[in-house]
Amino acid sequence: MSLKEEIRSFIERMVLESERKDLFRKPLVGFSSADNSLYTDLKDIVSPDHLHPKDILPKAQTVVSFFVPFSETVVDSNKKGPAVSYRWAESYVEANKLINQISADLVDYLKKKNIDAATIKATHNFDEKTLKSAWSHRSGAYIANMGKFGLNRMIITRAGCAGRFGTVIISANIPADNEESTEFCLYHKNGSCLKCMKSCPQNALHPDKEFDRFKCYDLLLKNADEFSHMGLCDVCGKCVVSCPFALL
Ligand code: B12
Repeated sequence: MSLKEEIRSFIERMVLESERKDLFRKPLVGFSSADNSLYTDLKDIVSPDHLHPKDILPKAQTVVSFFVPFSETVVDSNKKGPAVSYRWAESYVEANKLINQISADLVDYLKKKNIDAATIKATHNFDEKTLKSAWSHRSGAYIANMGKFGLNRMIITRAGCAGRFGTVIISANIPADNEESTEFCLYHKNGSCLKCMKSCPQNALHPDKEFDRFKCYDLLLKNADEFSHMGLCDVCGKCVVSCPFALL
């Protein structure tokens, strides 16, 4: 088995055999070269503080991105009205835990093969003032051709956009996935749909304006109060579940 296949099946196994496998579906795994020039461009696109893979792991050669899609039950549970479903909140907490666990276990697994690896937390690694992170998981996923950005700002993959991403940066060279991903977003295709924009309780999404992350975050923090018994649970996801390509 090639290292690429080994890593893919390692991640698939961890999701499909996880304690809360009822919340998830089969993950997607993508590979990009740490030398892809888009990683340098992210300093202009996201912020000057955005890290290059080599800032995180000096010997970085490959960036492994993975997507853990939510189950149909999770997605359907959050479709009604502006209130966030218990299931959505629960899947947020469980997905973050699982992604952090997969990343840590993969780093250990690769170390035993003399491959250096480093990882980044699933979330809560952003600057509270700018609401930007020094590592954008979805930009890594985009560079690995796992999907394209929808109007809802989610990466829409071939498994949909309802789910969460993780990243592990490694010192081994694995051929990148160069096949261009499909454009699913109907707004980007032909100007139609706009379901994500209409479903946003904060009017934070607009086709011609930058996403208003501060308006969005205000609501996420209100919702977090409701689910405080689960830990920090800043969620909403209406722009995700309203997308015709939430599940694929
Ligand atoms: C800060 C943050 C937020 C902020 C700001 C979000 C924002 N859109 O900027 C707040 C708190 C508001 C928020 C809200 C939500 N978040 Co949030 N958040 C993050 C976090 C920690 C960092 C993202 C960041 O730095 N944003 C700054 C912007 C500039 O970067 P970016 O959004 O990642 O990528 C943009 C650019 O790269 C840009 N871009 C433009 N041109 C180009 C060209 C190229 C070549 C490239 C590569 C990129 C690119 O497009 C992207 C989208 O606008 C990430 C985890 C992580 N570390 O990546 C999760 C993350 C983005 N959040 C996520 C989710 C799911 C949510 C919510 C749905 C809440 C929920 N869980 O219920 C909402 C959705 C809001 C939305 N529509 O974007 C997921 C997205 C998963 C997906 N399927 O895509 C992430 C990736 C967490 C994870 N581990 O999966 N979030």
